[in-house]
Amino acid sequence: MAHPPVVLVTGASSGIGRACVDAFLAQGARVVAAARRTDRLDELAAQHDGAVLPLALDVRDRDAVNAALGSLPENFSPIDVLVNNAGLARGRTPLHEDDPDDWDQMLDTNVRGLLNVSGAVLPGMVERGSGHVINVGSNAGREVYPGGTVYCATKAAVERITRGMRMDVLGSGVKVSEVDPGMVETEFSVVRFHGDQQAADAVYEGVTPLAAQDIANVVTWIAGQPPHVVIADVLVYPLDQAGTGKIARRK
Ligand code: NDP
Ligand code: 8X3
Repeated sequence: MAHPPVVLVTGASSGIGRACVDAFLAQGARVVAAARRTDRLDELAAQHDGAVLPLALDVRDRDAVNAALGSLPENFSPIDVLVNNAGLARGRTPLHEDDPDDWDQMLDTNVRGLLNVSGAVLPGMVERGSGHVINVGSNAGREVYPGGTVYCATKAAVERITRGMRMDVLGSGVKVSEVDPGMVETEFSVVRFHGDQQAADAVYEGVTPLAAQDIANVVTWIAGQPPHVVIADVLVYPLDQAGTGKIARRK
């Protein structure tokens, strides 16, 4: 890998993505920080004196993804590590009560968006014979829970894509990994509940959830393995969780 490595993090404006940016920067990487909320990315870049390239990116827009990632400045390319983190849940109702627009947003972001970004970055990695794609899945991709039907389906798709991608690039020198977080306190639940802070807070009431930094630690650990080692996937729970519906409430 080039030194310092260039890392692209999608969904870098918040939560796990933002924590990944901080963790890679702490290791001396240069980071392309991509998301839609550019005000946050600009602030981040201003704090890091040339080490962060803020990139306005909606991962759902394939043409925009190809244009932005096809014209990165020299000091932020080629991309050595791609963290496919941008994603979201929308709604927690049964399928027959869901707003179909929520399905579209989850499928378009979590599945098509991940494919769009991978499709823009992977060919170069394969050509160079090096690179690492780290997909952020979820425990929700390994199980399903009421009110999470479509979100869980998108994360199950991420798991299938990770496995298939690893097979597709086998022999090229490119690594493909996945981290599946359990409950992490970020803006995830506020987004899921369409801005209802009270509903979001209730998700974490009486438990100690993971912090975004906990997942970033795992991501940098995955990225830091020796050249011949691939961490295929990692499931990370907080101590208070043992499955999607298995939460210990201490209060
Ligand atoms: P946050 O809501 O805090 O962060 C989500 C990030 O995704 C934001 O930076 C947001 O940026 C970005 N994003 C959303 N839609 C798009 C889009 N169309 N294009 C580009 N970026 C987008 O949640 P988390 O940090 O928790 O979520 C990160 C990932 O972790 C997601 O894939 C989520 O599914 C996964 N995950 C989260 C868990 C949790 O409990 N929190 C558990 C398991 C997995 P912006 O709005 O600025 O575009
Ligand atoms: C987020 C975790 O259990 O809320 O992926 O779906 S969960």
